[in-house]
Amino acid sequence: MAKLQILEFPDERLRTKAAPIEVVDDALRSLIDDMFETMYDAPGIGLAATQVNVHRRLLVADVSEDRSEPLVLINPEIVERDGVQTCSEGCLSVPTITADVTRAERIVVTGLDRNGESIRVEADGLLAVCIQHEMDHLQGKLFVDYLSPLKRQMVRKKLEKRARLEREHAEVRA
Ligand code: GNR
Ligand code: NI
Repeated sequence: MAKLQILEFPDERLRTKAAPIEVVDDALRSLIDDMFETMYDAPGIGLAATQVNVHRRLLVADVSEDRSEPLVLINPEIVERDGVQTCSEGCLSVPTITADVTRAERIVVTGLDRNGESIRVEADGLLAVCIQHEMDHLQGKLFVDYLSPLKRQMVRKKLEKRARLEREHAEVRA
């Protein structure tokens, strides 16, 4: 297992649209294991393949308190959606930023599990938010895209400044 590097906004690779997965094999299961390790270590409640620079339709999630309910979704499709909920969201690819986003309250998602078997997941509350957030990543979309252009520009400036300071600190230590 290996921890993977997470791309950060405004990295253009986060804008890549993921392609469907055609075979569920050991190489894919190894990527899934690495994504769980990366997500649990971060720590986060979900991770899309896009965030680790793999542009395939794959996401992992675990919204349980004790990290005991790993969910894998390959080629996820939302087949039902109901209601609305607004949640304060964060993203491992947009560190230190949170913002309210309104999404469906309940969804039904179909896809494949890690063995390539068809699954159907009914989700509400935080799991529904998480799956919708991860599926946005697979389309190249980030939660900050729901903000006004002015707010998104503020987020961009803040993260660019943070990246610049991190680079400078690295130089001082070198
Ligand atoms: O860890 C995460 N927490 C979170 C909180 C509220 C709404 C969505 C999320 S997903 C995020 C992990 C992540 O960036 N997944 O893409
Ligand atoms: Ni995210």
